[in-house]
Amino acid sequence: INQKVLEELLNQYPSKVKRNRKKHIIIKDSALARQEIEANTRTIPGIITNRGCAFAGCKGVVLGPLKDVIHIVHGPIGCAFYTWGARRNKAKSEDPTKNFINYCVSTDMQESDIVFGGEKKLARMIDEVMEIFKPNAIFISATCPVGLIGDDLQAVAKAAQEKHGIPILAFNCEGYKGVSQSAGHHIANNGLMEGVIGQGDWEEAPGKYPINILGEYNIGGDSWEVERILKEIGYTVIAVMTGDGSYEELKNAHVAELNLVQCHRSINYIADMLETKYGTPWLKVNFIGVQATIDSLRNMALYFGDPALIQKTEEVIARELARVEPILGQYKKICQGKTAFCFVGGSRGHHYQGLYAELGIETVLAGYEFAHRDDYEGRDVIPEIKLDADTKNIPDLHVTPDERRFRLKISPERMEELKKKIPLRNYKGMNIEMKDGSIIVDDLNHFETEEFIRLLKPDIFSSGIKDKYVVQKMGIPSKQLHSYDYSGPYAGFNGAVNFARDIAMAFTSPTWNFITPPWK
Ligand code: HCA
Repeated sequence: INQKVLEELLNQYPSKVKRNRKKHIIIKDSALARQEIEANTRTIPGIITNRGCAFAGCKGVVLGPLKDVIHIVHGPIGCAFYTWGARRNKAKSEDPTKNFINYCVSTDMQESDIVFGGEKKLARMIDEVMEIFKPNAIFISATCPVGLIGDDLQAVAKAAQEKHGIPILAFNCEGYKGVSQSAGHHIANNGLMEGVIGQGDWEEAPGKYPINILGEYNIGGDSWEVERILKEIGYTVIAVMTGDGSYEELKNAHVAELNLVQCHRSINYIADMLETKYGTPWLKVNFIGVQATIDSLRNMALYFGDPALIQKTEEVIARELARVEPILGQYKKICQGKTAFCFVGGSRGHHYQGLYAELGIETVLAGYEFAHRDDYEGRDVIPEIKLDADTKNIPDLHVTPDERRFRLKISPERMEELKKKIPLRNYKGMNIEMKDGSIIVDDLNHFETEEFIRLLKPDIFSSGIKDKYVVQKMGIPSKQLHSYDYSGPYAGFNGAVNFARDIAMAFTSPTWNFITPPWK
């Protein structure tokens, strides 16, 4: 597609809408000094977007995976149902009485609660939860209506905490709080930082090379595969935020020597705050795809700089490669030469492109549902991003160095030296890795999905539940990369094999012979 074709596509919009959407779409051209993309702004009413709400981002994405917590959804049952296991974030526990991942707990607000207020009902619900489950903590997430009627969640939580003696945190993540689920991630990050991380009494890590894995939600078991590799190399995983995670682990996350950031968008706030408060740097990693996994492992080893760790890393890489490369080679024969759309959340739209390329599949269009400009253009643009009213709506938590626990984990000189070699405290964004001529779309909508499919005829479409079936009915295999449909893990070495198998299966399924795409 060239600029002229893109212009024709946009001309189908009313002029005001065209002016808006034009800023969210670019054709990658590395000859230009820079290409700015608009992101994290309101979707135009009436446009069919794939975005979720602040509640989905807070309860559904970041908090929900914490397994030893009871998550109360204060609101209508539909909101609770929507975030009940739909993301397929898995969890297992040594103590089965402390794994509540399969439960859906909600105040199920009715019209009378909206009229007379829902605080009493919420307080009763907390009592009931304590009686039945005895969780390590209770988190309450707000939905749109409770914000509109003005229920004071914080007051109910405070009173209940005094009554029951366990941490009870309330999150004001009313769905309308932001332009997408991204606002909810930020709210969840603030709450975890204020009310959970650092509450534990550990002063030291219980093993060598202690790390936290941030922005890894164990969808389809991803985190288990990543932890398998890391533990074998010799790392001590203190906490995963938040896949298969727990309140109990999270409260001691301050003892880690390094924080890994997998999903930059949803967790970079905590990564930054942990550095300010405890002096722990963060490293951008990507465990999707064989090469990305290898690069991440090597960068981690370089950070710790221990020759024995570097050697063990190489041993594990060599062994895993020898095992998975022949299998991937078989699938590559089926996938080679195909093209993909990769439109996912705030990092998978980028991460999966490498794995597709390893299978010989070119990503011709990519984008993010809820990212900010830095996820596209890299963190260097952060100072330029104008704070609009929607962004200011979410308070930035002001943290300061912890008087007792702050310790620089590496010297400023070593930090500078390492930053030249590895993405410490840095993310360069998705755009830099995309080929010239490929299309980058922020907040891809239904109309544009149909138009770009007509123009580019991709062999596979990857995105989420809201658009999957529309696209499949057009005769194009569609792979959910939020929830992985019914599969996974897709991370790490074993995950790459699973993904290759599933994608090859999608191409070879005879189902497609029975569907006629609209343009035929
Ligand atoms: C949401 C949840 C979501 C998107 C799910 C999807 C997620 O906010 O709606 O479109 O498949 O990551 O699970 O963001």
